[in-house]
Amino acid sequence: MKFKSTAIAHPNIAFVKYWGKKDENLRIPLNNSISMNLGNLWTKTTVEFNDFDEDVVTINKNVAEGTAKERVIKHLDRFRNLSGIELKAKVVSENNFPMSSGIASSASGFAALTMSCANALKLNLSEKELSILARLGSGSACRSIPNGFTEWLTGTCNDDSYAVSLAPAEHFEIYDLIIIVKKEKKEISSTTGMQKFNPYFYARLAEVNENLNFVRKGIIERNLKTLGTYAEKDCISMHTTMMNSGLFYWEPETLKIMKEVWNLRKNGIECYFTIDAGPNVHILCLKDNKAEIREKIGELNFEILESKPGGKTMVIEESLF
Ligand code: 2P0
Repeated sequence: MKFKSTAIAHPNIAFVKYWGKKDENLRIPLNNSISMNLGNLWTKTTVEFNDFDEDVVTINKNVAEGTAKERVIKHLDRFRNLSGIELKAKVVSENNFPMSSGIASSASGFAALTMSCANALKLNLSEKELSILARLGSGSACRSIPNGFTEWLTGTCNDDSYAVSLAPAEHFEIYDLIIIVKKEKKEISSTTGMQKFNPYFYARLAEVNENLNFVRKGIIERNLKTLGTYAEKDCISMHTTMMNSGLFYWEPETLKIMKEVWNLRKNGIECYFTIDAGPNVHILCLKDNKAEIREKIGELNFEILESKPGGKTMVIEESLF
């Protein structure tokens, strides 16, 4: 008997960031976080449980080894435990954005893997249950399960830490211009980096609720100024917290683009930045300002990826093998 299915998921960009865990194993975060799925970017994953000799994982045409493979196998084990089967699996995953682009693929990767496994094994899980399972693979993956703009509710234990949709993708047409500063893989992963606890975490926790409230309000009211102002504030809050642990993800070009964003704003072109655990800058803007921002940043000679809001993680008919 074979169990096979394919799913598509989008990576997400956090407006209020997840940095730090209350529980490492269960990936329970210190604070709620809010993000937007990136509709133009995707991961597609096909999984088949069958009479195979071993689990084989292929990501972007390369056979995965080491930690990457172990993390996927651990996730497959969660599904084998849930369904009571012992069959090995073949997993093939493709991204339409290069792994080296600095865009985190673990969120879309574990969201797509979760959905394809659940559907292959006919587990009939709710969105909440899918989000919980995706979280165990990679924290931010739980936010890629629901549609559009999503909030990950911290919770207190495995069963109440998951993401919900605040608004669907078509609710608010904002654009994320991703300015690629550096393509290399970062030296310190987020998982490792966020374990380096320091006193700035307390300062961050004292301000994060305000950031959450305003970003949520900005999304609901379709107000980029409210959303962007607090997303920028939260980005700086997370990065100063990181810096206090000795983690400097910014490059000189990162700061150059941040200043260009402030310049553009001074000149009446509305845009805001946010930055993940890396040097690349995400510029948030409305459709009307997109061309002008691209032109200005283009003058600085950076590669730019573009995305609008994306939908939820879904099963698709297409199969990768
Ligand atoms: C976020 N990041 O909220 C933040 C902003 C990076 C900076 O979620 O250990 O790969 O697998 O739960 O999800 C990246 O962390 O970490 C992340 P794990 P994950 O998007």
